[in-house]
Amino acid sequence: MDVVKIRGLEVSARHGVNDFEKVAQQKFIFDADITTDFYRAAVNDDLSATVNYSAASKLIVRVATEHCFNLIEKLAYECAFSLMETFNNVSSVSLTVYKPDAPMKLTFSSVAVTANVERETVYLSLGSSLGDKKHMLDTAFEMLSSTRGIKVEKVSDYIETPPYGGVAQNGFLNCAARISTFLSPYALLDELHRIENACGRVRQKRWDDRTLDIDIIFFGDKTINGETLTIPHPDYKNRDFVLNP
Ligand code: PH2
Ligand code: MG
Ligand code: MG
Repeated sequence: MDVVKIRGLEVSARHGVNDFEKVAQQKFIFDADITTDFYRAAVNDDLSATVNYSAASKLIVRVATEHCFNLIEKLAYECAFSLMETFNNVSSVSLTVYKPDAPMKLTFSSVAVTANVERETVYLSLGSSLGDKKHMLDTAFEMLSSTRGIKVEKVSDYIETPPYGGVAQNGFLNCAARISTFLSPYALLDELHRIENACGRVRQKRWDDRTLDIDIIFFGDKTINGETLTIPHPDYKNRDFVLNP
């Protein structure tokens, strides 16, 4: 991939946990690595086919001056997210915020944080076996679409399936969806849990009937073996209600 780089962008702004930092401006310096494919821009010598570094720099300045955050971590993520939202031809952003005059009575050249954000294609499996099942799936897509960092790209038909696994008793309505997201796997998992909970999900017995279940099947080509998240989904190959849609 190609990279558009911004180095040493200086902004006077008000970020910090101390009260005086929220009043008096201090210097923040930004570096950004913006990954995009600019081959066509190069071949055609065409600005519209790449990321305009001037527009990207102005966006960073706007985010930095229009807000007053406690943490440079928050500032870095807000800048990275805004770049991802504004430039849909960007596949990843690595954004560093330096705070050279941070209020420490020590000798140092700077403190800094780096936010790394990348866009991935994710496949979800959704299911409902309690309540108004179609309404649950429709609501799930409305909530996914209005979640920052998630774009619903394609949704399969909703299919009726028999309960699988020997615990659930009711028939399911299932579907699959392809989304694009710049959330991390665990950040996406948190959002899916929030949506399940908003749809009345009660967690009792594993595999039991549920108002709404949203599982991550694939997350780009990542492999994750965590305590709360396994990717690819460990049982997807055995599930017609995942494979068919
Ligand atoms: N989900 C389960 C258990 N069994 N059966 C069907 N047909 N559809 C599901 O979505 C489903 C299931 C646990 O997630
Ligand atoms: Mg499931
Ligand atoms: Mg689940």
